[in-house]
Amino acid sequence: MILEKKKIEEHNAVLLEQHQRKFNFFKQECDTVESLVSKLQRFQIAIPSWALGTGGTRFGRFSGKGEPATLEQKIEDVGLLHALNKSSGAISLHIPWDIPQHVEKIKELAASLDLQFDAVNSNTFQDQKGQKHSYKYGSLQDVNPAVRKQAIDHNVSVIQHGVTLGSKALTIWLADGSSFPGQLNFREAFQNTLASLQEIYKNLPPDWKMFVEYKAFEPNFYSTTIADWGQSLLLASKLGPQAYTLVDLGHHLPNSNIEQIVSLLLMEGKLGGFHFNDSKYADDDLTAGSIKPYQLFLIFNELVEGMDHNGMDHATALGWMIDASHNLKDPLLDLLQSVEAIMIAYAQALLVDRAALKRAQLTNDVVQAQEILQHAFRTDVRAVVAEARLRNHAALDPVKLYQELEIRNLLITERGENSIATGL
Ligand SMILES: [Mn+2]
Repeated sequence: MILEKKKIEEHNAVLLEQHQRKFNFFKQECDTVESLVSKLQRFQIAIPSWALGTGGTRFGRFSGKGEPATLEQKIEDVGLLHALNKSSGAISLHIPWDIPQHVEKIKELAASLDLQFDAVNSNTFQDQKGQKHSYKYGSLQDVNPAVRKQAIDHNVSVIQHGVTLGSKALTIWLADGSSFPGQLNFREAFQNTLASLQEIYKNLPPDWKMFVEYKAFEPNFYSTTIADWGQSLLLASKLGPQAYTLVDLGHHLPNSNIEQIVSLLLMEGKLGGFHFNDSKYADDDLTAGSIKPYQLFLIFNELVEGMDHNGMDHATALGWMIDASHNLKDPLLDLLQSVEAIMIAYAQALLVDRAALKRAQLTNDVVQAQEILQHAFRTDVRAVVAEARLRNHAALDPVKLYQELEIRNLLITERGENSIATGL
């Protein structure tokens, strides 16, 4: 379904006076407000095609209703999100779940909804129908060269699909590892992975990036072959200038200092992409900012500091994407909440008084350093995020409008109760 502009205008008209009061109050305290708003207006977070349906756990899946059953419907769902917040202007596809059948039509549809195609993602963590060799014991690391070849060929075909759509990056996340001591020779598994990645890298168009994603554990529970940022950085460095590390917030051991990881990857020029989610225990894939909003702010604080230090464009230099799974909430509402949390953390990070923080650091003024960061974090920036939406002709309150218009019910009417999205 397409959201009519009129509905957004009517919604904004009702909320406008209250919004202006809040925004004017914010403006009085912030002399960089215009630069803040324009940065927020440009910032876009890609939506993954697999997050539009209900996610499951290993214990079951409780289907939602009116899920997008086709790639076209998935693109339409992201178009809805983007119409509501104008901050979700890209979709990230998972191959083979979302192989486009009619490329030109798909491109036209995306363009009509003001959407770009973000990084394409390969999938060698499950077997596909008719596949000759199994990935049960790994893909790019496998001891059998024929398995590795099959996984390499799959990644090359993902690049080819991406090229037809206008994507500019390939994200590789591997489930490869081992679940029992002795199962793997760590060195050989790593070397096989590197050699396989080198084959894939040769097929990257010159204006493409390769994102090497890491994850501490799961589905393997003893070792993961690309388990942390050190292993990813090692691979990305050996591969060459088009390869980068991708940080997924849920892919660390508990209590890892992700903001420090981000800072050092930026220092090395090797941070390429970002997957947002939140977690309490492991890779819980919960709504961004729902559990640890201060950590999300501290990560954005390092992102802004490091990108500014390198002269990088916040909106385009890195790949920003949500990677979450929704097993309780309406996925579209959950994604709206995630995008909002990300925009808030970004806005707060932009508010940090960098010069004052530098002075505090150079004089070892620990108290003042904490005051500066917490002042930014405790500032209510919701009105400035809403102002950016208003200027982009999006909704002042996307969640409220989605609920008022009963969009899920409209989607159920359009698609039926039992429509199920492909994916996890
Ligand atoms: Mn991820």
